[in-house]
Amino acid sequence: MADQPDTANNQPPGYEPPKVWVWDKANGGQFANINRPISGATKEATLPIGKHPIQLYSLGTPNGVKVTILLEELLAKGHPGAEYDAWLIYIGVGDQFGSDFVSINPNSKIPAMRDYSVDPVVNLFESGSMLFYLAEKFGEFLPTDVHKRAQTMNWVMWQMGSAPYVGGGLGHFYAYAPFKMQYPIDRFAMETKRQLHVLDTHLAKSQFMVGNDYTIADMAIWPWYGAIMREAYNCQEFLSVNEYPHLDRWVTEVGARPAVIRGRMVNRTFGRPETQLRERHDASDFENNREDMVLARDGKRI
Ligand SMILES: N[C@@H](CCC(=O)N[C@@H](CS)C(=O)NCC(=O)O)C(=O)O
Repeated sequence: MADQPDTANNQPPGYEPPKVWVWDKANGGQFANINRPISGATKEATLPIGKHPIQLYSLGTPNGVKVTILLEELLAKGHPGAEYDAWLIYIGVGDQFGSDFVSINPNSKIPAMRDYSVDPVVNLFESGSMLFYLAEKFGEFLPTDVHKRAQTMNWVMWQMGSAPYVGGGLGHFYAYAPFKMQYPIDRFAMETKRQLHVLDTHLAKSQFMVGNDYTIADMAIWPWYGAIMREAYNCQEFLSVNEYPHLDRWVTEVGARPAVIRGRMVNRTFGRPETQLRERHDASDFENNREDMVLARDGKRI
């Protein structure tokens, strides 16, 4: 038939979706060994509990970093109730499928958090929910003025809805897929550039995401879009990120904040050792237990 698509153009050539999809465990993708089509715990595993009111179970990816930036900002503002233990969840080996973790987050994704200062304990999952919870609890970084508050939540929700196109879309197909496919790369490069332009246009008229107020909207957006502007997926030239000077200015300004520098280090397992603090249990860990120091003291990490 004339209008029948030519399956030779499919990727891999000749591929046609079967009538019923079945799980191909070894699909060759970088995260093939952790992704599954079902939810729930795969093993019994107890989570450690430290000495602070807030217990964070996370990893230094952009979704984890949003929360550690806010906690560090709250501590910098003098809120001792924001003291926290940040435990490492290795998603590459499936820690997110442990029974305790799943009892906090049935979605098995970092970050997960518990607030023991409330009885009974409050369980939190979804980084945006944590930002909102902590900002409201401490009365910081979420304006009370109705217009500014609405703007803040607009941008937090925008980030939560938009970043999966960047990470799960562009990042996945440009950097992680087992072979390059033009269709998804074009689609998600277009969408990522559209989002970068949204931010650049907004930041041309505004110091922060909500006027002159530094809020949880900046903390939600910076870890993702700052990374895209600087180093993530090695795609900066590909996306011509030099076309976004106002976004670039904001990325530098937010990234220079001491609490942002600290928050970005927490639970980080990649990058230069001096940028990593694998677990954070005390403010002094930034001075004593950075990865470069651990390696110098204990030798190679096992
Ligand atoms: N919308 C969630 C997304 C969390 C998420 O995707 N976390 C990733 C790491 S950035 C994860 O835990 N992946 C593990 C897996 O997919 O099994 C949030 O913002 O908290």
